[in-house]
Amino acid sequence: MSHVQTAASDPSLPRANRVIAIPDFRLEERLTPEHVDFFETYGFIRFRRFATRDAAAALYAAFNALTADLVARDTSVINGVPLIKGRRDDGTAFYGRVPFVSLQREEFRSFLGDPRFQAIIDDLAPGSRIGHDERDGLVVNCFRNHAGAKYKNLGWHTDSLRDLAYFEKPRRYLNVGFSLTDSPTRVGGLRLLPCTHNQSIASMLTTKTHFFDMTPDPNELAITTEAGDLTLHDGRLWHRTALAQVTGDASERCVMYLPIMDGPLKRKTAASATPAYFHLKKLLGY
Ligand SMILES: O=C(O)CCC(=O)C(=O)O
Ligand SMILES: [Fe+2]
Repeated sequence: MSHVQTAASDPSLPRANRVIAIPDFRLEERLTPEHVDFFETYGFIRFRRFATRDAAAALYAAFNALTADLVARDTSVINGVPLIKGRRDDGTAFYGRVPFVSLQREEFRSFLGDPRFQAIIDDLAPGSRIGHDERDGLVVNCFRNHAGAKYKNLGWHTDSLRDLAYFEKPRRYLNVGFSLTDSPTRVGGLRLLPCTHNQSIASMLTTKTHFFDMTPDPNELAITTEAGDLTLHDGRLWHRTALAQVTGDASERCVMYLPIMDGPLKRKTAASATPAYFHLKKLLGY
């Protein structure tokens, strides 16, 4: 395998990162056959500088303006989906997870109009659509590590299981993440088990205990990113969000996830009820 080569010897990285070098792919207009092969083999891919740092910073600023509005209005639910609120050390409120962001801020809606998002869908999930008002819509996660933060990390899970939570058959489900801020290992971040996307529904349900298990896996790979990078992972792949090694503002990591949908269109509105799945999450403390 040409991708297995000596990788960076950063001691803070998991062992697998010292063996597997994650290529710095670039996405021009379409995915190349090499991109597709990499994604299909490992279940993920990272594209460097999908957008400029300035473009990522502008979106991050728009997100902060949105959260300031949401805090001022004391918003706790959007279209039936609960928001996760926390407090910084200085007492100010922030949100760890905001759904339907592209419905609330034009900057995000137009960013999702980049034709390369449609190219990703055409190449890896043909027939799917960007569901601005479906499920949770465009979600921005802001993981932070301090006493007042509720959304600090996530246990091992597969995103496809969410389909079961919504009483639908688990789909292949493409997860598209865009980094609004830098994500070196010190802020925790995405850890995944490469190649686990080729598993049965049974093993998806039983291999690890969804969301409860936070322990590092000896075979996990850390996906570090910089603001502007894009990562794709298969929804059946086992992954988690690691806790930051630092605390306070320095631990902040903001990443947005696109709603790539197929199947019947189920639009959410202000009248939508909270899905049972979120009550379960609440039990888990998120
Ligand atoms: O931290 C990340 O990038 C992944 C978050 C995640 O897995 C999720 O929200 O389902
Ligand atoms: Fe996930």
